[in-house]
Amino acid sequence: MIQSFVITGFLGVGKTTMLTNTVKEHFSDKKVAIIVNEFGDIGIDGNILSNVYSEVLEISEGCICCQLAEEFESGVIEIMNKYNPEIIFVETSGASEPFPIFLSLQNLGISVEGVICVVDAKNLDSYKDNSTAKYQIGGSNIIILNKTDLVSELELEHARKEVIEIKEKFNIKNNLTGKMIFTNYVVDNAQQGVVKKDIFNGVFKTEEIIGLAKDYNHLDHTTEDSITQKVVYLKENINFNDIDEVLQNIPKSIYRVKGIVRTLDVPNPLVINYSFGNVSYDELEGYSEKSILIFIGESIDDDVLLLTEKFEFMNLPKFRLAK
Ligand SMILES: Nc1nc2c(ncn2[C@@H]2O[C@H](COP(=O)(O)OP(=O)(O)O)[C@@H](O)[C@H]2O)c(=O)[nH]1
Ligand SMILES: [Mg+2]
Repeated sequence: MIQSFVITGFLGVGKTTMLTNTVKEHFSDKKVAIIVNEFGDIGIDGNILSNVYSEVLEISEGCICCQLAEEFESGVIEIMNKYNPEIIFVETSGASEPFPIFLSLQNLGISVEGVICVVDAKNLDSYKDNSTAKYQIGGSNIIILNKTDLVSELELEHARKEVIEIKEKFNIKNNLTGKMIFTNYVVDNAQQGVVKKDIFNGVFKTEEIIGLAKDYNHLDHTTEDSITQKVVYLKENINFNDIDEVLQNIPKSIYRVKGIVRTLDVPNPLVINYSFGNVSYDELEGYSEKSILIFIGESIDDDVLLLTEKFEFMNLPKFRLAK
């Protein structure tokens, strides 16, 4: 039976980092397929991952937990036929809940060995009130406090307590019986997403699930918390400092910025990865499309508009997709 793990967690907490590093560390001897659902226009993570491993299926433009179950399932079948993986990792979008994906995998006869929620130990306080974030913790059985390099022991202990509190309160239940779905869960720490191998050893059987689909009241979280994304195009002829200045001026409503940008003074295009005030730049060869930035956050339309007014080299697209 094919095994799988679902990786959930809020925007920018380190899910892709964990996938990349953990797969490299612990699963290099297996045939691994990686499925990434990015809440963004372009699959930046997919580009990076596909250089490193096996098969990456990208599902973008929407969130697999809301609209894309069918697309997700046919994608998984395709990947199984084509690649015959032993293990499948599914990184869900930071704005989605893990449970529907869990059910889809089970429907396909794939054994879900664990639902892993990556938590940003440094920034938990700034996103923990978001309802999707709570359901992500409640709907998982392996919780990893990541970015431990950015916190003191005291802060880590604090984050751990908060996570356990949320878990107890939002632990996903069977509506009919009132019983917890995950009777057992673990909380562990990680840096750069490197998790102990034991965590993956399939001790956490999560097979009590089938039949729950019917009672699951799916929360329309994208409306409730209005996590949205806005794409901005950049003019040519900008310098690295221009981009850096934009990223120094990101308002609090924006949690996450991703993008690929070409500048005059860096030879290769830059992949930009910003979360909660931290930014990383990686050079990427062979990208010749437009320079773009994707802003993700809560109710960000006005803030993004202000940014484009302040920085005249950023343009909002003149069209919108019909809903
Ligand atoms: N300092 C620090 N940064 C991290 C760690 N894990 C991930 N990051 C950074 O956090 C940002 C978001 O990571 P990513 O894996 O893309 O998050 P995702 O949106 O959950 O997939 C990236 O810039 C990572 O380099 C960590 O343990 N420590
Ligand atoms: Mg990611």
